[in-house]
Amino acid sequence: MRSFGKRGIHYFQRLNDANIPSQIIENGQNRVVEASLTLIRERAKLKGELLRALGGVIASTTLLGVPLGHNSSFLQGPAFAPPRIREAIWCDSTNSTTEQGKDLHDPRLLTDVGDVPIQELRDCGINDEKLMAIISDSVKLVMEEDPLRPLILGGDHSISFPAVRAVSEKLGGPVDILHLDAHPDIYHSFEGNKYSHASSFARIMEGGYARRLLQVGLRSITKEGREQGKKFGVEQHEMHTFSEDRHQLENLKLGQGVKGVYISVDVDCLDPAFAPGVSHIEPGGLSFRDVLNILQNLQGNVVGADVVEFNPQRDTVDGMTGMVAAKLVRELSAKISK
Ligand SMILES: [Mn+2]
Repeated sequence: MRSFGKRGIHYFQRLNDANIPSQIIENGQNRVVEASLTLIRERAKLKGELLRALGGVIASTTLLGVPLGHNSSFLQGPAFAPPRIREAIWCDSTNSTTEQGKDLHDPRLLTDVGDVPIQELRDCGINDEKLMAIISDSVKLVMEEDPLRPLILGGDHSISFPAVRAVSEKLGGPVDILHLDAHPDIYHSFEGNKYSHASSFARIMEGGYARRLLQVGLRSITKEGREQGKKFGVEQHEMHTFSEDRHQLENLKLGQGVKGVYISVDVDCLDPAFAPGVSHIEPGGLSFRDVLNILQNLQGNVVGADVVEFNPQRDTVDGMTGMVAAKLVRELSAKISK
């Protein structure tokens, strides 16, 4: 699996070694990037026009898939998650209403602009810095079309950095972030990769894209994770004190005085009993109802969200974690849309 993510890059390194003029490659890459953004731009435009014609919509959740897994330090399966999550959202085993009675088939609640073609871009030798910029641009294209709001389907957790950067830049200031995860993902860099899925929140805090960062569900945190947390003023809620913190976390009020709230849900915030299909099995986590209580009771204007780190290659044969990720998306959509 490791070679899968790096294949395109290696191919282009060989071309560089063969003295192919870099301008030829760069021009071609730019055309592929433009083509990739065009489909997202036009789909977002169409959905925006549709919703504005319907009228009366303040915010409408729009799915944007980012099938990227190569910044994971372990397994790359999250690259295959977005289509599995969509399949589970619309699966006939359950009806199309959210817990509080909103209908997912109503375009005012949920639309979709498809995936950023990550593997195709990497196949053309696009490096990570450019890839992160393309993800940010894609998120901004969604936000360009009022009343669309992005809900990003990961992908490993590295995608939260370009997503939050885009939301903050587009809105013109920092947001508050609610981050549910077993891990703080705040290493300065991990195995030499500053875009690692274990470093996304270091990049976010350095960039000044968040005023408050609340991390909930933590139970695999090193000395560096705690030190980095302190350095950036992160509010780290660890699982061993969850019973004391529960009341506070189930009654959060965020985003006042900033541009709104961004919610990042790593599926491994859940105990593996609820969600075994993740790369990093970490016992002692939140129950699904704990997570829903936190999300459903949260007061704040949610301007963007992501659901990341679902790994279909580790899921049960009946796709249990896919359904869990899908329900997170369904309930987040109900939270965002209004
Ligand atoms: Mn995690």
